[in-house]
Amino acid sequence: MTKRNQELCVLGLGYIGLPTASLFATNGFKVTGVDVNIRVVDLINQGAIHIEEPGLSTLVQAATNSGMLSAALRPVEADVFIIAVPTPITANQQADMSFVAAAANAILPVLRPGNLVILESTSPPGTTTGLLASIFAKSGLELGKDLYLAHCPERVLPGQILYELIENHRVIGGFTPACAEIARDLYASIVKGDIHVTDATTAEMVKVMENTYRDVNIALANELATIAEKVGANAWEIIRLANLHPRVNLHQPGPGVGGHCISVDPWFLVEMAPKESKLIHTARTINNAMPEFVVRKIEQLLPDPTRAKIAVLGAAYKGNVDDTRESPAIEVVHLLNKAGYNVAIHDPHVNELEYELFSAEDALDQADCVLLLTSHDEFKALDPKEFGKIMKKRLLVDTRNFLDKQVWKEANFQVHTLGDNSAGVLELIKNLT
Ligand code: SAJ
Repeated sequence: MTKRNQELCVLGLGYIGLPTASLFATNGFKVTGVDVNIRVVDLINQGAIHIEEPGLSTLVQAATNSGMLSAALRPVEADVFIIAVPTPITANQQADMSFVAAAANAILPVLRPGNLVILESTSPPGTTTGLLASIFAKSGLELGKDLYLAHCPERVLPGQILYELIENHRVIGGFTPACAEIARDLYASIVKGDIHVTDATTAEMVKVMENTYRDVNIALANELATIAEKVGANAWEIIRLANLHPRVNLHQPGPGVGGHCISVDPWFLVEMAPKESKLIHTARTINNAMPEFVVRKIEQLLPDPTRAKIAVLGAAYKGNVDDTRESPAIEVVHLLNKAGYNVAIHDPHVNELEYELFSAEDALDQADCVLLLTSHDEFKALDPKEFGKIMKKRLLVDTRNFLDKQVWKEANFQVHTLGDNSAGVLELIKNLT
């Protein structure tokens, strides 16, 4: 196959599919992006986008203006099909592969000999050789001979997707070695990082383990935060000093783990090998319990919910993104509402939410507490001296150790940072001496 002049059909125009489709389009491939959402298709055909990601708007505009990217509701004939649809979990933490299955079935009628199909969606190990191979068997094409199939997991970080799409190393797992080689040729035209070729199941497992590694490490940091609060220590200072060791890389505690990747993918392993995944399961449980821990802290500081208004800063699952999927901030808000608090959310990145969104002024007006849940850069610019004037109580709870404590203390705020109870110990020592 010659690399450029090929036609690509990318299924799923979300955080991964849209940047991938646009990058191929601006590198000389004729790309049709497919999405089931007509609003998304219309927007992209107008050169606009429905998600926030640095640089993406410019890239999509360049791709559509050149005529190399267009969007459609249904797959068209192409040389290569890339599946980049969500792989969420059900309420019982089982992998929901219905979007992948639907995408694979949708391309069946347009498949032709010589096609390459790539699964980019993070998937439980065995998906390529199991689910996908069984669907494509219906095409009558022989896999590895008339039809090439590979898994090339996306591994890019929301917030720096475009940079990482080009620079990161890629792992490509083939249904057969020939499938992997053909997929390698394709990605070599957009990727500067090294491309490592392996089998499909290994590639699936590599991706799931990367996110699981992070989840387990965040759980360790969260456990440290809760221990530090109990024994009267500062987890953040402990992490800073421990990480000076050449072989230690403690992660950051916080209100929990969100997003559609790290909070989801470890469950794939728990589902497949429940007895063997004890640590992974425990890590998920620890991280899922963090919103509750935050709410217990608020209850200690403001025991009467009926009189307390909480100004929540941030609904997105992490700083400087607009994505609220699985966001621990939403879970905190849900629990605070359930406990009877009056909650007002401010998030400069989020436009749509199940809860009402407020300006910073309206959220903080007459509030008893500022509760920071997401580390958006904009929050650093909030002036506590000014906002202190319109609040009922000057109380800050920072769950990410993000704001400048000194500035808030100078504005007469009582400051509590998740994982830091060192003041408690200092008080204790002062009282003893
Ligand atoms: N978080 C912490 N403490 C930390 C790091 C993260 O509490 O030390 C929280 C964040 O606030 C957020 C969640 O964890 O709620 C996940 O954030 P993240 O930035 O670690 O990761 P994602 O979900 O945005 O992207 C991850 C990345 N995976 C890895 O770094 C191994 C990315 O490379 C993947 O492509 C992406 O998942 C994906 O799509 O699978």
